[in-house]
Amino acid sequence: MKPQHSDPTVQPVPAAVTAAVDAADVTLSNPRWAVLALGSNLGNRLETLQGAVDALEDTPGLRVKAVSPVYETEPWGVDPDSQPSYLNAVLLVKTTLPPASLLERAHAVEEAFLRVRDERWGARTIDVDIITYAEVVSDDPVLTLPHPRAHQRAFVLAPWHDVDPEAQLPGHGAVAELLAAVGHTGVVPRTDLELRLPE
Ligand code: A4P
Ligand code: MG
Repeated sequence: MKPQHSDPTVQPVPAAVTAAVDAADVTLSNPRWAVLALGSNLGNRLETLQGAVDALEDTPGLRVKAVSPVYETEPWGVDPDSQPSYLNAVLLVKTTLPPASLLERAHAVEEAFLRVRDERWGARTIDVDIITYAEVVSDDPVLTLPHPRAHQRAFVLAPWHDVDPEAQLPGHGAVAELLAAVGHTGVVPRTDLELRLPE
């Protein structure tokens, strides 16, 4: 519990807010694996993706363990001619941050790259999505785990399969099989581009 203020001019923090902040402060004693997906279709896309990788690695309680190849991908969920194409990649991380804190950090990284949220699935400098967090399954709209659309998206499955061919998407099965089912249409490896794993 937070100490209560006796000064009547200070508004008490609502209990629900205190609980959320306290939960976000917790760190876990055993690191968990998480899979993060990065996407960018505005500005210098590769530089932005690398900046996000570096910022994530700079996070206390988070280590980037693997960085996937980079893919050039057709915008998904919108008219493909209405937006520039994306660069997408996937990171495997180990973290002592609980899921809510990891999402908070993902949003902070998005904000650092001046992402503007105006329309759903709109063009963006950077999107950082949590694809899986250990085996956690949750339908909470604030953080749905696994990511509710990951199993349909070659731009997530293809780079994820590259860095972890045995990966499983909780509730959906083997990533290799999901990828075989969705196919590689609109998803092209950019072997001329590379993201560095921070030292
Ligand atoms: N949220 C819930 N679960 C999660 C999760 N697992 N990871 C909430 C991250 N966020 C999660 O996200 C909206 C809300 O989802 C957040 O407030 C968060 O609490 P957002 O990033 O603000 O908005 P968005 O990304 O436009 O919406 P959405 O529905 O998350 O879109 P997606 O699914 O991220 O898709 N095409 C290609 N080729 N490559 C892409 O990377 N990305 C998108 C965005 C669409 N088309 C794309 C790509
Ligand atoms: Mg998103």
